[in-house]
Amino acid sequence: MTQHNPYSPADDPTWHLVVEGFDPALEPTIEAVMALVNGYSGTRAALEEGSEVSRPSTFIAGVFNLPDAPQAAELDEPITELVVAPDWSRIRIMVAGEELRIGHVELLSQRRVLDLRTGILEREWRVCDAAGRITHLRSLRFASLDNRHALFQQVTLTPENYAEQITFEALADGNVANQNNTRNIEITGTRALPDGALLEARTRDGSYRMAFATHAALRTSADALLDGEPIVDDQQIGMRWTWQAEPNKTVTMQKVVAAWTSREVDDPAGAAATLLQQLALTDDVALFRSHAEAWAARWQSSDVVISGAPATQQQVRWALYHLIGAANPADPRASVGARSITGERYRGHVFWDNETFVWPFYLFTDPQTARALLMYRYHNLHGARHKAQAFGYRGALFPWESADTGEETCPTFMLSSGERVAVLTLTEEQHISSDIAYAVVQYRQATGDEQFFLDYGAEMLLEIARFWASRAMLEDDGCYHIRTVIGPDEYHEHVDDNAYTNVMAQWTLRQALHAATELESNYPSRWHALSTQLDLRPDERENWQRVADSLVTGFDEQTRLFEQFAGYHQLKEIDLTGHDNSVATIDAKLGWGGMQKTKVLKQADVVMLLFLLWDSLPSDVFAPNFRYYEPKTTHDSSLSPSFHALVAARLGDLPMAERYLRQAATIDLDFTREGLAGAAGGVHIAALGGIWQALAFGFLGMHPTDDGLRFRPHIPAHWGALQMMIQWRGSQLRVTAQADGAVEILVESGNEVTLAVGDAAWQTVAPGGVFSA
Ligand code: IFM
Repeated sequence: MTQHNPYSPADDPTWHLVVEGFDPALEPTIEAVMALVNGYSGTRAALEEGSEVSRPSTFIAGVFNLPDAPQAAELDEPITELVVAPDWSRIRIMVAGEELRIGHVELLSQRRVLDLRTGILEREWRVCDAAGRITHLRSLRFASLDNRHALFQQVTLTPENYAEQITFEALADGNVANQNNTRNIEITGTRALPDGALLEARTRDGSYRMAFATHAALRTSADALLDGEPIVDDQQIGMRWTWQAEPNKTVTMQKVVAAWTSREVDDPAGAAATLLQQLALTDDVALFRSHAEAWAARWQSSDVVISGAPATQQQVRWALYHLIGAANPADPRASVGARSITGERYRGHVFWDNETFVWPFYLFTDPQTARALLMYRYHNLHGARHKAQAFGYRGALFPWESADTGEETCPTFMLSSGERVAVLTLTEEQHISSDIAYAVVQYRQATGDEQFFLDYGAEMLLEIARFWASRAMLEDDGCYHIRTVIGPDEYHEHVDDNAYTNVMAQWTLRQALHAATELESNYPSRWHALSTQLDLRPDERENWQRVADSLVTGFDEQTRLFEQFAGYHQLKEIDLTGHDNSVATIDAKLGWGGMQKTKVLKQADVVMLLFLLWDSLPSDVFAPNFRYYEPKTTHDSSLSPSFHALVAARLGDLPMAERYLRQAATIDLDFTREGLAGAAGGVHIAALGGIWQALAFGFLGMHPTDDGLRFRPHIPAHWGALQMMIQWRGSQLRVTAQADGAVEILVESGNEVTLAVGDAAWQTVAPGGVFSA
């Protein structure tokens, strides 16, 4: 490595997230929103030198540990959790024996900038010690998107007004724990390497091994290398330099880190040492360039431009930064947890948040990632079969919470005032299986990847349909019912015939029947193999048809309303005026039991259904249902506002759509919001995926269909235009919709594409061609 300054930030503020100063209360949130993410690792933006409130956590996607005892007071049993890995960017600086750490020294100024365009976190700060010595520091960190196992850090130090001895340590620190103080890893060895040092660890349950190799150098501004001594301690590795500093003489430390785990290779230590050797020889400019180019390529196919609304533009780019960084197209065995790889809330577990909220972003901007995430579910089909069987059903019931093994990881009980309270989402929130089936069908439609469907998708779809057919019960009224569930609105438990659950189950059964017929006639040998493997006989398909045809949906032909679940209309109305979920969620006011007696909703439920099945529902159901359920919804879940923005936009209610979009965008970015709204436990990645969907499917009005892509845009006048990059069946589209309704679509590359706007007829457009309407 040689010393250069490879990095120059973008001028445009819509590509930045900037935080000035230091407020200990906000630090946990800032660490999450400014986290460095590359789909493989997530590093919270904690101060490198640490502070009383800093939690310098790095997570590696898919690396979980099951502690041997309950790791939190509210837990009745230990629960698998995403592991905090070694802190690769730790520094320790002593000036005349005084540690440069907030608390020991006074912070004069601080500015942190996350460059969304290049995924680089820059920090500049000045500190003053008790003797009046002022030190000016700058740091820069990134987790390479080009080589996801490579991490980079640079720290520049300038003594402003003193000559003293300085000691600088650049470390990878294995002495880490999760927030609940559980040490989920143990260090199994440290040793010197020709170019640096190596730290090896394993998760305490023995499931994974990991290795971090570091190489660091310190140079003067004249590019002279300072001699340092390697640090190879029990828990830490790194380098230490001590020198006599002079006023205004700047030194720069550069560190590269290679991280591998046994999830990817049998010998993570060997892989880390080999990569470190390459990194140590790589010019930092080249390292930066390949990283920046990888980000540029992702932005090229995912950027959204709202030029007339800079604040929204910046919030959207921040959301896209986190979406791009949440998943790894090369990893088919990890998925996106509820807080991505930026925090510990929900212990890194994967919910329906992924398929229904986050995943469509990848489907339409980076289908390889979408495929990898579906493969995660395919590889975990055994866990879904196991859960169905354990509950007395057939087929595949995917876990409500999933981690690395595919088995259910939702706690069975929680402890509340010493009492064991069953966690009903585990047993009752079953719509997740249909949500995964929906993604399988969407993937096939949007990519035309028939091979995936034949090899994996069809099997998932059939197994999910089989589950629903065994789950629904024929009753005396001659109808099938699905009793005792929780729908997306988790404020009502043990409900019967939740419209979302039933209609999505019905949809899944019909899709599976369609797929079976198609496979049978178009791919007979695959059908033979699959139906034999699954022991799927014709009478079972006939039963699926009966269940689909006679499953109650809660739809009232007269009012055009879906009743959210049986008996919902009889519940008590509640006026939500003044409800502010950043202060408290509504259950705090009504009590859990009280809430069940009211119509109050936690999050979009029927409203989600409207969106998902928009093109197969009658057009006169959207407005009545939205107007009925929207005023009853608290949005106490972060998943809710973006889909209200989406549906409001589709209905042409732009003031409401914008209001909900703003609400979704500030869940994490309004740092003063506490509690549920705060991002301290990690960014609300589902809300961020929802923002992209609100823009694509709501404002831009994109309707993916088997025939092609149709757009029905509704663009706020002050936005001027909305431009989005969309991938569709191997083609890259640049879609621009104006506030006056005009649409222009450039087919940048790929194949011929079938497009339409409004109710107009389909048109085909060749690559390089422009479609205007
Ligand atoms: O999956 C969600 C659920 O819909 C609402 N509670 C939080 C979960 C994780 O984000």
